[in-house]
Amino acid sequence: MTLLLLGEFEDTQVWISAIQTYQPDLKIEVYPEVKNPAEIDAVLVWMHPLGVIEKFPNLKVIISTGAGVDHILRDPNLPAHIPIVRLVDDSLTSQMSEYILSAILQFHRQFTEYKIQQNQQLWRGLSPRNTANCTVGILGLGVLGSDIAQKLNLLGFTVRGWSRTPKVLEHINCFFGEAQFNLFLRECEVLVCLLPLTPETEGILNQNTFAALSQGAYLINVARGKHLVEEDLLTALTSGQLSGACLDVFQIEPLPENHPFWTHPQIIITPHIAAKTIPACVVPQIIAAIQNSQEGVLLNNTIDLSQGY
Ligand code: NDP
Ligand code: OXD
Repeated sequence: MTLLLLGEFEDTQVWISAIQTYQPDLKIEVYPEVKNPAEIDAVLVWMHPLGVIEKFPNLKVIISTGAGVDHILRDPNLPAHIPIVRLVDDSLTSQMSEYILSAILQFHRQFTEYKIQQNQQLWRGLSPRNTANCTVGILGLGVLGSDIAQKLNLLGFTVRGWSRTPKVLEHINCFFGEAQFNLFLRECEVLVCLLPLTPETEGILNQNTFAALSQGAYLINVARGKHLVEEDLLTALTSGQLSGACLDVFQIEPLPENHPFWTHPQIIITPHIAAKTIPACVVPQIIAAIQNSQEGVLLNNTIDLSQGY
């Protein structure tokens, strides 16, 4: 069996060692060094060059190196019959929840205001916020959204979530579908985006959404840059409708040098690191997907192409 690493990898050698430690007899090639396209059984991809995947006639599975698959589905020439598998992993889930918790707590405990006061050598306590009165809304109640929802609930926040289909999660007020979107947004003081990027969710973080939140709400976008209408965020920060934002993902990555977000005092920026795949943690599920695809066994964590996630 031959696996091809295809697209952008921070360090292909780390991937190769992790895979070979677990499955020494698996042949690994790294694009564009492909000996014989007919021998490629599986591709492991992140932001691959468009049109390449269809060139492997015996491909049996496409595996994302991350949780999202929009980077694969952007290819208009994908062979429709090949299953696409994404990663679901505890290390990704806990990193994501830690990131969101850090962002919420720095907002909730007014660290930005205290930093400004520190710069002025000002010793002054601000009025504390009551945790139980702070409503956090999570867009997306999938693997990642449901984990952070439950962790926030344990800390005493009031948590609500929104998904495409109905959900039941203990202590979480669950909303679903377009019809309940505005009801969900109302009263949210923090809005966290954990939706997959699909035609339905692109641009969902826009002026209408911000206007429906509590005045001075805080935005956390850890999903995809295209969820956010960037101009609308700047306007909402200027008007005070939003008081700040923590952004890990952007329309263009890396964020361009002159982008206004870089220097905006109310925006915190991180370089798409909210949850980074640790190769050694995810290799077992990658190998299982390759083996099962060879044997025609049902694969875990496959994408429903009709939904786009
Ligand atoms: P899941 O597929 O497990 O969950 C997606 C959730 O979004 C589901 O609850 C789904 O609803 C909901 N959803 C999808 N479409 C709609 C819609 N049109 N309306 C309302 N709800 C919708 O994904 P994960 O939780 O694993 O990951 C979410 C995203 O996080 C990834 O797609 C990726 O883009 C991003 N991500 C970012 C990382 C980073 O480092 N910044 C790292 C990892 C992931 P339902 O439950 O009804 O199907
Ligand atoms: C992912 C990501 O989708 O890193 O896993 O963004």
